[in-house]
Amino acid sequence: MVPMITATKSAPAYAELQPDPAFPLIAPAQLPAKPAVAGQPGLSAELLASFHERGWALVRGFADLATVARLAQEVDGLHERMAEPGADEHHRVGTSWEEHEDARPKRIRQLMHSQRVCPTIDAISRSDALLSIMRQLIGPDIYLFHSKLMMKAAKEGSFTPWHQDFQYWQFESLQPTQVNCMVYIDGADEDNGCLHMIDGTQRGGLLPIHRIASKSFSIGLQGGLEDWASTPIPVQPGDAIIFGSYVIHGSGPNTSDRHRRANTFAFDRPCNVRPTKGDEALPLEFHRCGRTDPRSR
Ligand SMILES: O=C(O)CCC(=O)C(=O)O
Repeated sequence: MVPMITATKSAPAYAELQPDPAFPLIAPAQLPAKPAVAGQPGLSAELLASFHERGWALVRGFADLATVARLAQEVDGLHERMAEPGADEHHRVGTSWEEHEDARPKRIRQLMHSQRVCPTIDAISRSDALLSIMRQLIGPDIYLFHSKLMMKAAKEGSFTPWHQDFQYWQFESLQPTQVNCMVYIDGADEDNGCLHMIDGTQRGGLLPIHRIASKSFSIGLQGGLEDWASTPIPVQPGDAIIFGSYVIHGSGPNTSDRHRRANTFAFDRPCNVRPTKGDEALPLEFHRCGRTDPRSR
């Protein structure tokens, strides 16, 4: 059973906010999703119920320990490799760094397009284990919306403010249809920055943005992690958390001497790209299963 923190000091500030009427109150879903039978890939009836009721589902042992060991090996030395001049352009990734002003070595906070530097991350993004879950929650046609490594280095990893992912994604996507799968390389607890969810907030629509002074998480909601009642989700290596793009979530800093490395995969249906510059679509390299967007190249 996952514990819930009920530390609310006052009515949560997000509860006073009016959702944006331009977006649905609840993300459009492929309902009813068919539960996976025992031993087959996909979410069981119990996990599907958790996803729809709480906004998230915890899949224990999603990746086996051999896969976790390969992931750990592939990200070993990544801070140093990505700090080389021109590394981002060479690998076609986007690296954001922990923001400290002293002479400590640079530490990656977030690395976007991680499937391009880690073959095992790319393989997981194409795996039946993951795509079966996404087919249940998104439908038969699936694109990889993005894949990012969240490195939360020992003693250095900073906190992630309360936010809804669609607060970021509304500018590039038409509908809040994305679903995330966060796969853990290391175990996570309160000391090294496990994820916290505010259960049920996936039913409250898209909330107005509060600007935050940070290069990697500049959009979110008011309030510190301790300010609102939430559910911390401690995990073991190989566990995965599935969640949609509306549920409010965040995580604390890593104050421990243990890393808390995890990869977040986000998937979406085709034709959800906001046409800002004409005929845009996610490139074909991101297609994973089902029909492609006819505009994809
Ligand atoms: O790394 C974390 O704990 C937070 C990740 C997150 O909130 C996100 O990817 O949207």
